[in-house]
Amino acid sequence: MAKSIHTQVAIIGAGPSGLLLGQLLHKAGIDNVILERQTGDYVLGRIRAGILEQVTMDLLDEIGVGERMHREGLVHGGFELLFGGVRHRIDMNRLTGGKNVMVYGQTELTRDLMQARAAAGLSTIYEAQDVSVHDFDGRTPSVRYEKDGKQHEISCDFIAGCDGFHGVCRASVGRGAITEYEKVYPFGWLGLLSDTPPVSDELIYVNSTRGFALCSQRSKSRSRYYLQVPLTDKVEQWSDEAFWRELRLRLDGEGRERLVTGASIEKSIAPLRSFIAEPLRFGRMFLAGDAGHIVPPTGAKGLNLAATDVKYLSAALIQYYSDRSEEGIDGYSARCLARIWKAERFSWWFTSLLHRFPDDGPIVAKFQQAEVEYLLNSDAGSRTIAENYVGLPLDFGQ
Ligand code: RFL
Ligand code: PHB
Repeated sequence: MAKSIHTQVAIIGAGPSGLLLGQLLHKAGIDNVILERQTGDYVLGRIRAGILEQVTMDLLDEIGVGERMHREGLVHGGFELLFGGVRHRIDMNRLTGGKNVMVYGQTELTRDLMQARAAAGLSTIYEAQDVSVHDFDGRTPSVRYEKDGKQHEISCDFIAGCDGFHGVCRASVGRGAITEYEKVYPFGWLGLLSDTPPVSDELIYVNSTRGFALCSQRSKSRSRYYLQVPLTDKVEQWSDEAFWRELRLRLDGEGRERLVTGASIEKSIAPLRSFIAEPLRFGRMFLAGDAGHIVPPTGAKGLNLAATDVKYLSAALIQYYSDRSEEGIDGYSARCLARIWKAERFSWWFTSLLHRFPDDGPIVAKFQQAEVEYLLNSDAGSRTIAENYVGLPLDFGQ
């Protein structure tokens, strides 16, 4: 075993949660080490989220990493719903008294955070194999891993499980200590990224008889499109041509006319799931981000929930180190879960409104149509969509 080192907070996972937490703690003078199973390039190669809420933008500004996002990101004050061939605009900005979202890819945000971490000289150990977490129920937790054929150990005050849905931290908790709530949806999203101008200035969420589609973007010259597909579909079955053909069939006349197609840069299928673990704290170990909860991507909430988790976690740890008070860490789980359940509910509901479920007959499509007509013709209904989409205020209802 190589010599063991000590850090205040050992962070498992260098996705957005781990990197954001690392910067927040560093800014407060709390030292931390990040262990990541993959290489940095692998982490950057995963094409995921595209929409940032105001709370996430604020957090990036707080840690001094928001400059490129403000320069290159696109501010969106609304989006469109294309339902039964008819477009309706949700004017988020008007309906929420001036709130917007930012189109800025998770890849770019991760790159900015990686650069800030490297510039601050902070330690991220990539390609850390067989990470295991120990003694988090006591006062002296530790983390072990293998790197370049050698065993290493890090002793720490706290462990932050920022290691995503398939991570080791949640899996290390005794079954009796955790409750998991889960819903798996009977379809996936086939995503395609291309260097083509977006079909529209704003995002378009589509409910068509052929299934859901989403027209999103990364910049004025890079588009991201998604199609609802059966879970049995494999990405190899979908040529670029087949993807564009199917997308056209789900769009309206204007969309078909404006759609610019081209070679894909990336194509992948993601399953859809709602998942929540309770609680999120186990002694001196905390779960944050996808390690503790998953939302279907329809509401664009996953990355934003990860950001608020680590905001709350950093506040709790800062309180612990500055005042020796455990009040923040004791309240961490409940504070996060109050926000998480509301975002989970919205994501589940928005998914149900926009997708075709295989076992639903024509009556459900009629219900969806009636619901959207109600929502769009009622200011309260439209505001319900808008205020959830831009993100509820921090500690809403608490
Ligand atoms: P991540 O990004 O999964 O990072 C976890 C990291 O932990 C590492 N890891 C380990 N490291 C060491 N030892 C182990 N044993 C480890 N096990 C795992 C992993 O390699 C990884 O690097 O979780 P994090 O940081 O919590 O971030 C969460 C977000 O990535 C996720 O919520 C979003 O991508 C979700 N999401 C969206 N969120 C939004 O807010 N807005 C969106 O528009 C949006 N669109 C999306 C999405 C997710 C999607 N997919 C593919 C699931 C669109 C899609 C298609
Ligand atoms: C994306 O651009 O990847 C994206 C945007 C909005 C969503 C989901 C994904 O709801």
